[in-house]
Amino acid sequence: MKGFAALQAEQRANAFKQANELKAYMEAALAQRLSEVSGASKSVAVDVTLPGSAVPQGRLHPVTQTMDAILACFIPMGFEIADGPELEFEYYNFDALNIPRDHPSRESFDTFFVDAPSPQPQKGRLLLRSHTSPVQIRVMERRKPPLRIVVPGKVFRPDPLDAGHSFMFHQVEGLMVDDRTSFADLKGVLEQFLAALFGPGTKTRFRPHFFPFTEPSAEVDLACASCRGGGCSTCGQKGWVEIMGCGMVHPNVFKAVGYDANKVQGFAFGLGVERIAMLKHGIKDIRLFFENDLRFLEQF
Ligand code: 2NM
Repeated sequence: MKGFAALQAEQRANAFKQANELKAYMEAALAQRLSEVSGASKSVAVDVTLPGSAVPQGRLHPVTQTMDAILACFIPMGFEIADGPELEFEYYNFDALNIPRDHPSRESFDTFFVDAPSPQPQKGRLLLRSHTSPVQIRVMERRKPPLRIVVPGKVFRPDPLDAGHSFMFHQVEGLMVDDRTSFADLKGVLEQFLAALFGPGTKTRFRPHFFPFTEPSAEVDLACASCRGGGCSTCGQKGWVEIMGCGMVHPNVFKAVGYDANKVQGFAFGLGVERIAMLKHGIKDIRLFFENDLRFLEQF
């Protein structure tokens, strides 16, 4: 209103009149609203027809969901769940698994060694386990057959990062030992598992392979679901995708845990959980699992 002084007399009177009317209107409106919200008037109700605000709901990580689905297949077949340390001794990760100190096969399991003195030097250096098999060794050391266990957990390998490799990923391994256990038992259990996980009518093939801790050994392939065997980018034009490794436990492994290799037989298997989740959901890059981007996670 200070600026009104510059106006001509007639305009000035009009401006003051309008400004005062506006001021009175605003003061009255403010006074009414204040009396309403101060509780003087109880007539202001909550509008129950307004939409509520959504409460965001969490969920399990896709790797956890896949891990749970895998483990659930083995429970009805009598397997128990076992776990053990991620920080391991060289002995459990390698020696007891028939991978001797100076053997070239050890190089296929690149390893993170831990830069700290070993608290039990007779068990070798400390390392981050490169597979969950050391847990199977620890269980066999403590318990006698018959034994049926599945072992889920994190494993660590210093691989260069790309769409298919991460320095940490998850495995599920399994072990069955009894007085008579055959490769047919192994095949039956794994075929039942894969049919439960990927649906009935899932086509598999067992292809000869080498692992130091099993003999004979095999890799298991799944008929490629993307192309139904015709060849595509998921299976590298082969029509099959590698899904897990397995074999009959090597006598040297039984000897290491104090079992009589002439009296017991067993099979073992192992798989990568991220790899299975990628195949199941058509995910092309393993790094998506570890970025915690909600736009990815909310899809599962
Ligand atoms: C695999 C493939 C084949 C395996 C062997 C053992 C043990 F301790 F019994 F010797 N545990 N797991 C095994 C065998 C793991 O993963 C690809």
